Amino acid sequence: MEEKNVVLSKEGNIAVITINRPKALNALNTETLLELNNVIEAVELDDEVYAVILTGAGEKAFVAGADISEMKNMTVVEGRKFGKLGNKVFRRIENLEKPVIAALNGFTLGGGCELAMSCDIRIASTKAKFGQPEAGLGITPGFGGTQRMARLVGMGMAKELIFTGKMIDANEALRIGLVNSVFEPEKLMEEARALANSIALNAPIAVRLCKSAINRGIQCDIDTALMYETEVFGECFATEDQKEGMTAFVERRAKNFKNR
Ligand code: DAK
Repeated sequence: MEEKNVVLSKEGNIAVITINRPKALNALNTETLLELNNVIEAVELDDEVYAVILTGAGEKAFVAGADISEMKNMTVVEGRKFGKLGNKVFRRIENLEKPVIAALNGFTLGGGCELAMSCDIRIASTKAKFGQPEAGLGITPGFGGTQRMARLVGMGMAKELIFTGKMIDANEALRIGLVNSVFEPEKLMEEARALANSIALNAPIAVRLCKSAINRGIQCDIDTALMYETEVFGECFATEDQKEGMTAFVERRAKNFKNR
């Protein structure tokens, strides 16, 4: 299957995934979600990829939501199927054994905001706008928005954004913790690459285990979470990269991690 709505490129140990439907402001239709699923699978299987950047094509949008034209006439069964597909792809990104940075270059609305929230780190351009406008379309957020938004920015702020459907700008998104940092549009990808490269310099297995410990731990009580942390900490000592990292420190030389 030829990937046309989603483009994958590799730059050293970094994969850049671009949602590529600029005429529809990169809205997510079934075809795009299926392509994104394929691309995520390819990245998952590629041992040379240590970090991923997800962005949108064009100057206006990251993703302006799920595709309203496609959803308009959906039956209950089709709606459920569509929701299931989106949730599967987004959960796959959340669970991907590599860090994913969302570089938010414009409208990040509805399913687009939900896609961004399934990534590990969000950085935005000053032009980005955020919102969950679903209630104004007669639906609820269906790709995890009601759950991930509250976990990220707290229940009060999540409820205000979701109940009103209002749009906020990048600085407000920064203030409430929806994004980590904001850059001028022309600097966004450069900053995303710098961030991805600084992560990729660390031991990939350790980064993967950190992601897993944070994601799993946040869902459970502190004792279970700390038990899980202890488990992954122990696991590091079975890796060559732990030996390399610590030996390089003691020998005062540069590290050379091998992802083993
Ligand atoms: N879907 C389809 N097409 C879209 C789109 C979208 N979400 N957003 C924009 N477009 C298309 C426009 O129709 C237009 O196409 P043409 O008319 O040129 O063919 C083109 O992109 C450019 O858009 P505009 O002409 O409207 O551009 P403006 O600069 O004037 O306005 C805008 C930009 C972002 C403010 C506006 O386009 C807009 O309000 N877009 C819709 C934003 C939105 O409401 N997004 C949320 C979508 S709902 C679920 C699964 C999923 C979901 C829910 C439930 N289950 C199955 C349970 C998720 C829902 C959503 O994401």
